[in-house]
Amino acid sequence: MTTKRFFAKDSDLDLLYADVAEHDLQPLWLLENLMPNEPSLSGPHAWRAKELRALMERAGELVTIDRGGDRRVLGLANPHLGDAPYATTTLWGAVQYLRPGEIAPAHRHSPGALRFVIEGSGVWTQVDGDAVSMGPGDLVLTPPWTWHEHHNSGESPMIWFDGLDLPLVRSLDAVFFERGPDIDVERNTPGRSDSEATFAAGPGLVPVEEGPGAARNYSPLFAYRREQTDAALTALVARAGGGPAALRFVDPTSGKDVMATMRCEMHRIPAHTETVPTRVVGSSILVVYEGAGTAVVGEESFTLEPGDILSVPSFARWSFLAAADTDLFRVSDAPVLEALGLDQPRWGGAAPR
Ligand code: 1HN
Repeated sequence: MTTKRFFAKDSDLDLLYADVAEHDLQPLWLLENLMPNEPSLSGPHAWRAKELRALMERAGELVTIDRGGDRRVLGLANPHLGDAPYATTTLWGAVQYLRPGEIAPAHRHSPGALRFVIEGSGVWTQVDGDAVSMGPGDLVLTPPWTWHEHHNSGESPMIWFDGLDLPLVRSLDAVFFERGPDIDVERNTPGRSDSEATFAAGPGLVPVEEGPGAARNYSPLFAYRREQTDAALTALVARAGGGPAALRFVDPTSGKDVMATMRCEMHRIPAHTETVPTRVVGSSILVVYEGAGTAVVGEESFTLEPGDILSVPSFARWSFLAAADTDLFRVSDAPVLEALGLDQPRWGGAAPR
């Protein structure tokens, strides 16, 4: 790799630029957009459920799950980000497809991952030895460096959304990856996971010996079930007089975000209501679980249906106008921005959150 060379009409200046490049230097006075006035590296983009499903079905016919790739996954590649396979500057988003009887083999990595199930059942994920079932509307975590493998013990293929902090962790050059042992025996669909038996025994209740201060910085509860999310949102919408309400998924032992790098939320927007437009430093991905409506991101509008996925770039104002009762899953990089003090409302007037 050679350093970019700049050119000038003046021959002395041009020679300077040649020598500057020769010595692996670049003149700041010629670098454009090194410090934009405000976040502007990306733009919003939508991926449609209908197309995602059709392409995954074709991939299911043509592509086996082999060691190496380990997963049948189509990464959401935001065209605003050049050819990087990233949904936002910090977040990987994807859809994953597993056919009946298939096993996506065990591995672990330093980037954290989460799954949000749009539809289907029969798949379960083994997280550090704990079998965690996956059903529609469930959020399932595979935090950094936990072993995970996916099994489809059901009768039909299943698609789900994957969110990872991979672009962020890669930019920090902190990616580690390790393959696990091959598993060729199909195991049975699990009952309740040990993680849920321990950390979801009752609302706000955790075992005495499992308090905060544990050596981990992620939630030890690996599954957040649709039934609870739905009931909680129903209660909050009633409390809000029928207006929109939103929940954050948290570590039950600390109240912190589920992972140090990712915040997960579920937004319920009742039919014919609209969310208050918000703008934060940091990016997010929205997944429509059910309903229909229009998301406005900056100057653009996107009409969305269940299973559609929308990336919202840093500092873009977004709101959602619901045509039908809508539930939106949201994953963002907010914990990182907050930990680094980059979520400052005084910078360009970002709303504090
Ligand atoms: C990964 O491990 C999974 O375990 C899904 O299901 C998507 C994308 C990039 C890197 C690792 C999975 C991934 C991934």
